[in-house]
Amino acid sequence: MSSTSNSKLSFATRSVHAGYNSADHEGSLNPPIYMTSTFAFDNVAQGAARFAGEESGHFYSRVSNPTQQILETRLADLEEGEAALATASGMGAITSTLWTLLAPGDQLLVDKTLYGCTFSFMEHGLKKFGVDICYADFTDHADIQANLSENTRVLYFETPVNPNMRVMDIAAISALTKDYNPEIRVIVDNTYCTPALQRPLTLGADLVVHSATKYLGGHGDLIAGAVVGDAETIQQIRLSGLKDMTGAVIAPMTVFLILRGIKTLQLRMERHCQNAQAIAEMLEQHPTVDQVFFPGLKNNPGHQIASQQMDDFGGMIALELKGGYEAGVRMLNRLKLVKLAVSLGDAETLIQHPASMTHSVYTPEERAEHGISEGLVRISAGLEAVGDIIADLEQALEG
Ligand code: 3LM
Repeated sequence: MSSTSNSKLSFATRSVHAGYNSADHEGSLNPPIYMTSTFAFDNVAQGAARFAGEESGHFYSRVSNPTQQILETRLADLEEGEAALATASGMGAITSTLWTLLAPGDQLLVDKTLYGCTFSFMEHGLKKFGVDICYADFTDHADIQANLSENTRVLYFETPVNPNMRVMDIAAISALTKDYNPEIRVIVDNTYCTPALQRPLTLGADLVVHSATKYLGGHGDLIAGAVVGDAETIQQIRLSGLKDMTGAVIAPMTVFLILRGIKTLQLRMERHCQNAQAIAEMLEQHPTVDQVFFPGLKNNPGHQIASQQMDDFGGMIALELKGGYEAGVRMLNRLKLVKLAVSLGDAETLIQHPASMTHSVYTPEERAEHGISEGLVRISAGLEAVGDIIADLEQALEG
């Protein structure tokens, strides 16, 4: 089998094979882990040519590494982009990308709700260096249009949103942005879906960012990230954002673990989705639950768009209990099987309280303004037998 992408092969097959050909590596079924910081040159001219970008080939692992390259080829293939860059964390991908694309005076237009540290990077990082951060409600396209300006360089959003599960129409938002100004880059954080469920580049987005810590790795044993898009921009992010600004370089051993995780991505996503659907349906019927936010529920405002742009509804759920924050604390403290932990996309079902954990970098006033309620509880449906997860949730809700 060729190591390059073959569009006739299905997603599951490409998840196992894309970017790697065992024949190039002594027949080794799994990729070698190149534990090296530097690469020896044949002569001075070769070293100079590699630094100048005149000759392909590795020269230092802060820039590229052969093991990393396999992962990057696989991710680009699965997201249907030209190229990818793997990084040390999701925040490493987001910061390397935005530092590369933005300059003082530029406007960054973002949805009003973001993962806590992404919000914090924008508010306390980019803003300090003169980038104008503008928030809009991306479910309201008129609000986006009203905020686009001649200084807008980047549109950035998550869908479904961490933590409140709002769903954005990637194709419509990309189209209206390009109509306004084709130069504006549209960036989607695809962490919640992975390319197994949603491929934003095929819907008109320019770049996709990931926390590979989550479903891509899939086993809660690493921190990593990635950005996928056109080859020229990815090279800029590699040589500027990553090499000179953040240094958020992924370790070869971590790359190996992600490649292993991706082999089962589609299988795992199917189970995460099935479990989340069943959990959401149970919660929706439960007398102690006020609201359930899950796009797989027919009455969810994002259901229609999610049905169109996602292959399934994902493994993440948010809910509000009738008893508010206090009832949430009681429930979380009573769980036995479900783990009280941040992060998501692991084999273990995880539950957490965004206002005091993942989104605690927002002040209470900012949370109110940005649509994150104090009583919200978030569940990442794991891979356990769903009956066991539901039984644990029920005993905790009924306590
Ligand atoms: C979390 N999220 O529990 P890393 N983009 C999205 C994310 O959810 C995350 C990142 C980027 C969580 C982490 S909170 C302390 C734990 C949509 C991470 C950042 O740098 O790989 O953690 O990715 O929601």
